[in-house]
Amino acid sequence: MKTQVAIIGAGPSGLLLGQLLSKQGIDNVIIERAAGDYILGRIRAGVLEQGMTDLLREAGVGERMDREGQIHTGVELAFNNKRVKIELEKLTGGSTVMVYGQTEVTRDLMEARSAADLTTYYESSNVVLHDVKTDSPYVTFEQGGEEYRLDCDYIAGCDGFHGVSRPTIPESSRKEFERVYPFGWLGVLSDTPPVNDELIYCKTDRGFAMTSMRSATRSRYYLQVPLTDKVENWSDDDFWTELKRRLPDDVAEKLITGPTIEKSIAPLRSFVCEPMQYGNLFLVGDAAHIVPPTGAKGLNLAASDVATLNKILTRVYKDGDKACINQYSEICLRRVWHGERFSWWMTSMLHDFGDDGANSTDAETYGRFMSSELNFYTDNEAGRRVIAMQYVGLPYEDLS
Ligand code: RFL
Ligand code: PHB
Repeated sequence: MKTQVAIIGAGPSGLLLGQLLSKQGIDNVIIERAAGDYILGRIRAGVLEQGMTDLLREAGVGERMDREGQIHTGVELAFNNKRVKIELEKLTGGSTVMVYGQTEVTRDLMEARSAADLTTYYESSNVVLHDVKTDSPYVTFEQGGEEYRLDCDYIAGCDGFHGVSRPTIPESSRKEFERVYPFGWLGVLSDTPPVNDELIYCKTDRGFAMTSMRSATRSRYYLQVPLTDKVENWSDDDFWTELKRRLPDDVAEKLITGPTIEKSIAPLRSFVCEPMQYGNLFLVGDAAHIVPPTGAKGLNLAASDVATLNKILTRVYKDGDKACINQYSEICLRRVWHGERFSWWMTSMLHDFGDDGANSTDAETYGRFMSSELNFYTDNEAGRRVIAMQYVGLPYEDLS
C-alpha cells in the first residue's frame, strides 16, 4: 500500500489532520490501535477555542457544532465564597469559546471521514514506524491476523501520550520536560441540567472543583482527589456531597443531582517533547505534549499543531517547498509552551498542593502565595484580561 501521509492514531488530532489534508487533495491513511466505538466512549475535553472552531469549519465538520454547541462569553473563578467573572468577550475585544465535547468533535470527524470514503485501519496492532529519517519511510502493522506495509512520504504521529511515534525518535535526539502533579481529577458526567450558565473553577480549602457541561441537559463536574483514590470507592452520593461542599453556597443550593453516566479519575501532568519533528516524522497533539486540564488547553493545542502541519504539507505538495517542514517544531513549540505555562499557572493557583507544594515550599506558605496571586489577578481589569486572553487562546502563527 502507498499513501502520501500515514497518520498514526484516530483521536481528534489524526482525524482532523486527515480531513484537512484530504480537502487539499493530499492522500492519507489512518492506522488506529483501538476500535472506533472505544474512542467515542472516552469523555474528555469540553471547551474549544475560536482557532479550533474555525479549523473544524475549514475541515467541513462545523455544521453540527455551530447548531448544538454553546458560545460562552465568560467563565467564573470562585474562591473564599466569592465569585469573579472573567468576561472573555469584553476583555479580549470579541473572543469567546465554544462548549462542545471532544466526543462530538470526534464523532463528526469520523462520520465525515467515512462519508468521504477515506481509509482508516481501526483495531491495528504491532504498529511500527520505519526509516523515518529517510525519504521513504513506511509503517508496518497487523490487522485481523494479516500483516500490512504502508509506504508514504511523511508520518504524522497523532497517537497520544502512550503511542509509538514519540519513542521512535532516538532518546539522544529528543528532550522531555515533565511535571507530575500530586493529585488527579475525578470527573463525572450526568444527565442533569448544568448548575450554572458558565463554567466555574473553584478553589477551596477542601481542594479544587469545577462545574462544566455538555448541553442544557447534560453536566460535567470535576473534583481534585488524591492519586491514591480509586474511582470504584466514590459512590454517586459521595461525589455529590463533596461537590456541594466545594461550590460557593449560592451555587451549591441550585445543584441538581442524579445518576452519573460516567465516572473516571485522570492524573495531571505537564509534559513537552522537543523537538516535535524527526526527519519525516511529525509529533502532533498529546503525542508531543500534555497539559493539566485546568486551562482547557489539551485539545486546543492539538488543533493548533494540526493547523501548522496542514499548512506545511499543503505547501510541500502544492509548491514543492520541502524546506518548510523544518519550521514545524519551532512554530508549534512557541504556542505549546504558552499553553503549558497557562495550564500550570491555573493549576497552581486553584489546587491544594498539601505538603507537596511547588518549588518545595511548605503547604501554608505556598497556599498564601497562590491566594495572593489569585486575588491580585482577579481584583483588577488588567489582571482579568491577562487570564481572558490566555483562556480564549493565542492566535495561530503563519509559516514564514
Ligand atoms: P488522543 O485523543 O489520545 O488520541 C490518540 C489516538 O492514538 C491511538 N493510539 C495508537 N494508534 C495506533 N498505534 C498505536 N501504537 C497507538 N497508541 C495510541 C489511541 O487509541 C487514540 O485513539 O490524542 P490527540 O488526538 O492528540 O488528542 C488530544 C486530546 O485527546 C487531549 O489533549 C485532551 O483530551 C486532553 N484532555 C483534556 N483536555 C481538555 O482540554 N479538557 C479536558 O477535560 C480533558 N480531559 C484529557 C482529559 C485527556 C485524558 N487522557 C489523555 C488520559 C481526560 C483524560 C482522561
Ligand atoms: C470539561 O468540560 O470537560 C472541561 C472544561 C474545562 C476544563 C476542563 C474540562 O478546563
